[in-house]
Formats: sequence, C-alpha cells, structure tokens
Amino acid sequence: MLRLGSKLRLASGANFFKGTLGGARFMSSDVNLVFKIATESYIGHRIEDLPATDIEMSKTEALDMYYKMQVVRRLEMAADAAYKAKMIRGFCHLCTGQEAIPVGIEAGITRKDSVITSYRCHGFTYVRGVSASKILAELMGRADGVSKGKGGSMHMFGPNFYGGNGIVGAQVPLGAGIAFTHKYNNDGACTIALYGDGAANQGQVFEAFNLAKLWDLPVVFVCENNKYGMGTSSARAAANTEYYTRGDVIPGIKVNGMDILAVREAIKFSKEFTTSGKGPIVLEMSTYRYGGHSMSDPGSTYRTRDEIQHMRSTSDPITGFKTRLLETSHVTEDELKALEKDAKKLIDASNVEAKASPEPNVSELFTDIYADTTSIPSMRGRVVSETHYY
Ligand SMILES: Cc1ncc(C[n+]2csc(CCOP(=O)(O)OP(=O)(O)O)c2C)c(N)n1
Ligand SMILES: [Mg+2]
Repeated sequence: MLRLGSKLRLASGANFFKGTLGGARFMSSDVNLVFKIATESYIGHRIEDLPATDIEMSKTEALDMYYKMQVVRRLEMAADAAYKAKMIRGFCHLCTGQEAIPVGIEAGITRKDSVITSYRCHGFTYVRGVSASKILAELMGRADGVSKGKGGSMHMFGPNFYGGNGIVGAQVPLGAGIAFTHKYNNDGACTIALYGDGAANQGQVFEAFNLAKLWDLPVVFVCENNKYGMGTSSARAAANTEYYTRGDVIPGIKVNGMDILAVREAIKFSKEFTTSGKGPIVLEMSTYRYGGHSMSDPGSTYRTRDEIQHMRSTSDPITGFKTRLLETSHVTEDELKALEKDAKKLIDASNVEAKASPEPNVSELFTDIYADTTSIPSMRGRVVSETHYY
C-alpha cells in the first residue's frame, strides 16, 4: 500500500504532523485557521438563515482538503493520459475544474452519511475512501479495480457511496430512497444526491423532490451546475436556470462551487438542516468543467477557448484555496509544494500499480450479476445457445 511521507512544518520549524497526510493520522497540536468568504457565496430561496461566511477549521483539515484536491486533479490527468494511450476504453468523464465539490462535500459530512452521484464520479470515489490505484485499475478494466474491472469509469462504488450512475438523473430518486433508509433506521445520517444542470430538467428529479419533501427525508440534493449538459448550454435547455429554486417548496441555496470553503460550509449547514427534521434542501453549486463532456468531446466547439481560459485563470478551485491558505500566514509555500509533490507521487505509483494488474478472468463475466442470496443455478449467455452453469 502507498504511504505519503511529507512531514509538514509550522513556521517555527516544529514538526507539525507526526503521521502521514492522506492516512489521517495526525499529531494533536494544531492551529486554527480563520477565513472570511464573500456574502455573495450563498443566495437563498425560501430560507432565512444561510451558511456562515466566517469559517474556522484546523490547519490539518485545511491541508488535507488541499492535498485531496491535488490528488483528484492528478488522478484525472492520469486518466486523460491513459485514455489517449488507449489503455482506457469506452466512456470516461473527468471532473477537472470541479474538484472543490467532491472534496468539500466529504469535509462537511461523515462516513455514516451516504453519497450518490452521476457518471462524473472518480473524485467522489476517491474521497469516499477508495484508493487511487483501484480507481485507475477500474478505468483500465483490470482485476484489481474497485469493481473488479467490470464497471469502468461510470460504475465505481465504496462504503456508503452508491456510485457512479450512467443514466442521467437516475441517482436522484435512488438518493431519496437511501435517505428514506436513514430516516427509517433513525441513524441521524443524511444522503447527498448529486446531479448535473442537464439532469435537473428530468421528470424523475421532480418526482424525487416531491416525495422527499412530502416525507421530509434527510437528503441534500446537490446540482453541480457546470453550465453545460454535453454540448448544450444550460440557457438553451432550461426555462429556469436558477437551479436552487427548482425544488419549489423545498428551500434552496446557490453556492460558489469553485470555493471549497463555501462548499464545505454549505454542506455542514445542509446536513444539520436536513437531519434536524426540516426535510430536504436543494443546493446549486456553480462550477465549471475544464475538459469536454467526456473524452470523446474536445469541449471547444460549443464554447470558446477564451471562456475556458478565463475560468481557469480567475476561478480555479485549487489556486483559489492556495491563495486563501497563504493569506492566513500559518501556511507556507513550501508546505503546499510538499503536498503537491506527495499527490503527484501517489498518482504516479498508483498508475504503475494499476497497469501491473491483470485483466479479469473470463469466468468473472458471470459473477456479480445478482445478489448471492438468489442461488440461481445458471445464467443465460450472450446468445440463446450459450448458458453458464454455476
Ligand atoms: C436518461 C439518459 N439520457 C441521456 C443520456 C446521455 N447523456 C449522458 S450525460 C448527458 C448530459 C448530462 O449533463 P449534466 O446533467 O449537466 O451533467 P454533466 O455531464 O455536465 O456533469 C446526457 C444527455 C443518458 N446517459 N441518460
Ligand atoms: Mg452540466
């Protein structure tokens, strides 16, 4: 297993972390960082209170968030390269530019809460606890992949992480169902159900909203508004592009999804809101994807290169958070550089590990189709004459 070794130092030079970042074993000595974000980071719909703009967190947590955004970006860069080298086939949707959302969400919930998302799922899979090597191996269709190489880019799962769903919008009612389970079990947890601006126009999303509000389910619906559904801009597809108002009687908040501080705070706020019995809430996180919709889309035919470059240079979530961290005067450039190096090392090593993994055995074609409890004696193959007996 991979280990990261950067020992971070306080300005005084004292050892800050005894353990390793990513493994989350830290020394108790820590400093608190205080950030102030713009009031425009949130806009409310049918809600009086909004998440805080004065945000406090430990240095450990802040650096962990920075490191994880770096890992997610590097992971997607590795996927991009492996796809171009034809080591990854089929669909592959990258989240480059949107890293503040998976990492910020994970920082605002606990592992008891559930997450379900669309096919743009690599970052979520990583922050939910699946190793980068298992994600890369899955992308390459290898036996050590998180879905044994049988799922690929869109079908990755983890503890309390329900995928990776290829059918646009399907994860929204599924997410409401998972929230129903949390309510039924009275376990105090909630579900974060993510979907895109394109998916927001689907009928099943409104059906899920209706039942979630009717039964006051503990669910946070999160619309990742990256301004496009494939090659169609949101303004050409939606009569109402204020996605945070789309829940009608469900309160909503528009959140700056390029600012990890706003994302984390909005999620903490929404978890508290929904688990205290107030019912669902809709968050619209405004964000941007730097790449095309998927690897087969260059992403520059329906939007200008200037637009992409402008977003990269003015709103990048990693650069933005780096500036905020340095402004605190408790974090140095060297500390951040060390984390960037660690992230690169992790992904390089994960890539090697993934590539060394074999392809799955052909017999795996007939496993993991139904739950073990069904004891089905045989399975129909690709053609009528082909049957597999267990
Ligand atoms: C039911 C269904 N219809 C169409 C598609 C094809 N499709 C895949 S992604 C997509 C666009 C979704 O855009 P959005 O919800 O904004 O998510 P984003 O890709 O921007 O993250 C479409 C139409 C599909 N997978 N499922
Ligand atoms: Mg979109």
